[in-house]
Amino acid sequence: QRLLTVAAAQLGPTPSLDTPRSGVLDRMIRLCEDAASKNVRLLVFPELAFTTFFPGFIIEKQEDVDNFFEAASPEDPYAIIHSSNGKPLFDKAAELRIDISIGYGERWAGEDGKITYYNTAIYYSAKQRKGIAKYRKIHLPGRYEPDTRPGVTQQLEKRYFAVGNLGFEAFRVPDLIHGALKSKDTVSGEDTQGKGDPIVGMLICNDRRWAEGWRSYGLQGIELLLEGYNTTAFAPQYPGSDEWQEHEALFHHHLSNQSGSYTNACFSIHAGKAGKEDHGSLIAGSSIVDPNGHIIAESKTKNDELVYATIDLAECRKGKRGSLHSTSIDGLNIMGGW
Ligand code: CDT
Repeated sequence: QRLLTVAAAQLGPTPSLDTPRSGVLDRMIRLCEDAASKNVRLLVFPELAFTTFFPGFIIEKQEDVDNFFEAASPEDPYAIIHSSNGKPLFDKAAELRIDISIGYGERWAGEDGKITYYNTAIYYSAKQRKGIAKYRKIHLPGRYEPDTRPGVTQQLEKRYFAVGNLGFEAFRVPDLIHGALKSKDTVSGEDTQGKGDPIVGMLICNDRRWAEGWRSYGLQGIELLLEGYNTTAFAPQYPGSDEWQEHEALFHHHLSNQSGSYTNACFSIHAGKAGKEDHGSLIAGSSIVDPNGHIIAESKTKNDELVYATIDLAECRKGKRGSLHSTSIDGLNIMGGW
């Protein structure tokens, strides 16, 4: 057994562009405290967790857009951890010994001075008190120019972000497993390099709908996929009643997650921002999925809510070693085999 208690930190709505950051931080810290009381070691927050879903708004001036981004640079790639907007949360996570995966807008100042804006997620190790992995969203939905039809729900991620440039890089997380059976009890049963430390990857929202992210991670032996999202529940420009649209949006959310987890034999944790913000309504459905594709925990509300489960990473082995998930090229079995 390789047991680990994990959770999705669903956030209720952060209604407007001027909702104070301090209130959102307080809510996130309360979720950390709730998680600590449940013995959670890894907590996943939504995409763009610190603010409203600002790509749903038309923001004219770049200086106003910049308010929704955190600075980062080659000298300080995880600057959010000690910025005034982020520090209280990361300090709390370190104090409670909870690792965090969280999404935010990243304003990257490259070595050549060029500024690029990304929709980013980082993995923060509480033990190491630092960021140990970063992912930048690759599939940016929506439009560059606003939809000019009256009353529509906007989706302007192509306007505000560049396509992520870090690929799908899986990483190991040390010191996470409870009382681990480590060196032998690994994914393949043969890999001793990582001493059984979990193999993790991150996706952001729309990425989860496309096979290549999941599969790139799957071929690296991923055991845990972490994903935060802001998914429109319904919009006036789309056909069907609000109720029907929301039902479909939730269905496709779960379909993607359950399929991705099953076909790559990994657990996945999905944390959403839910409920009504000023640009439109967002689905809930924060959940944890097992390597057989079953949802083992799911949110019940559209508010701040902790969705948690104790999982056994050893359950990933069956699918990774069995013929069901093996990829065969001219008889070469990439994933292991019988
Ligand atoms: N944030 C984000 O990527 N949202 C998209 C909306 C698409 S509308 C169904 C998503 O894939 O959830």
